[in-house]
Parts: sequence; structure tokens; C-alpha cells
Amino acid sequence: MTNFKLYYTPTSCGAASFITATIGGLTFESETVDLGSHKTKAGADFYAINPKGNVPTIAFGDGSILNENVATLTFLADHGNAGLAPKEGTPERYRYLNDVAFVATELHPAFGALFNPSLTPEARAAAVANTERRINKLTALLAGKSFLNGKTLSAADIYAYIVLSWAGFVGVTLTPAAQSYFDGLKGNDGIQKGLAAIAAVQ
Ligand SMILES: N[C@@H](CCC(=O)N[C@@H](CS)C(=O)NCC(=O)O)C(=O)O
Repeated sequence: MTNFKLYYTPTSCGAASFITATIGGLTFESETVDLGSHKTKAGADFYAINPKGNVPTIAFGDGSILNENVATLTFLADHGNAGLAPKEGTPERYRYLNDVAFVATELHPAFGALFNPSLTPEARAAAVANTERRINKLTALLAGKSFLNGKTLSAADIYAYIVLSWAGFVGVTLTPAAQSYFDGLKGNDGIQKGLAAIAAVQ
């Protein structure tokens, strides 16, 4: 199951899967998707590949797909060689899943709501307040540490990095603690390598 194609965009959450696969030394095919038209770069109907129409999508040779960040990131971390997710059955594994699920179900959707161009000013203010609350939860989890597990980069941090990178675009100011975590990840060698690999295939 290591032959796969990753559908993504360079700045969306799909980029976290690309970075995770790159850091782990995986060889894979990739193609960008226009999330407005839901066409792939080559012009294919993306809904025919992934009926949900979202990135990240990992398509396997047997026709099966993964299209949830928790699953794609964990699959890629498990098959790579960089230790981006702890081994199954260990206490660390459950804590990793706890972290990646927090990003997927709280941080990401809070930021995601701010991409809606038709929010009223009141709805937008509420969405910003909700996002700030989730950022505060993130920094409470971090408690000043550089990584969510307190020791090393994991796929959960890579996902959080991509989500936090949207802050300027959606008009959210990161708290000093969140900015410090983000800046540390931005300077991480693995993340730099992943971003360079994304730039190289555009
Ligand atoms: N349920 C998925 C959602 C992933 C998601 O929100 N992807 C966004 C990009 S960050 C997307 O593809 N949006 C376009 C669409 O869903 O049509 C997950 O949690 O991983």
C-alpha cells in the first residue's frame, strides 16, 4: 500500500500530507486540485476520484482512497522513516491521535469558517472569537513546548503549522505563544524541506 497518488493544494490542509510524505522519504505521485472547480490540474473531475471533493486525498492503485487528514497524515507518517507518528499500541500513539484529532476537529474547522466570504460582520466576529478560543486551547496543550508531544516533530504539528499559516489571510492575529510555536515550526528543517518539495513541483 505504499504506491499512491496524493491530491492536494500547496496552501491548503492537503499540503500537510505532502510535507509529511516528503519528510518521511516517501516516493509518490501528486497532482494539485482546483478547489473552486473541483478539477485536477490535468482537467479530471475530482469528484470522480473523491466523491467528497476535498483534499487531502490519497488514491491507491486498488481504487481505494483516504480523504480525512487524521487518516492521510497517520498513513503517511506510518509508512515514512521519520518517526512522525508513534508506533501503534503505545501510549504515545494515543496521545498523537489526541493531538491530530484536536487539529482536525477544532483548530482546522475554526479557521475554515473564516474562508466563507458571505459571513455577516456579526457572524465573522463570532467566528474570529471561536478561532481565538481554539488557538488558546492549542497553546494550553503546548504549555510552552515546541512540539505537541513535547519532544519531536509529529504529523500533528505539521497539520497545525499549515492551519496557523492561514492566520494572516483570514485576518486573525496569533497570540505570542501561538506565533512562537508557528515560527519554530517554520524554521524546522523537515518542514522547510517539505515546503521546498511543494514549490519544486508547481
Ligand atoms: N473532513 C476533512 C476535510 C478536509 C478539508 O476541509 N479540506 C479542504 C481544504 S483545507 C477542502 O478540500 N475544501 C474543499 C472542498 O471540501 O470542496 C478532514 O477533516 O480532513
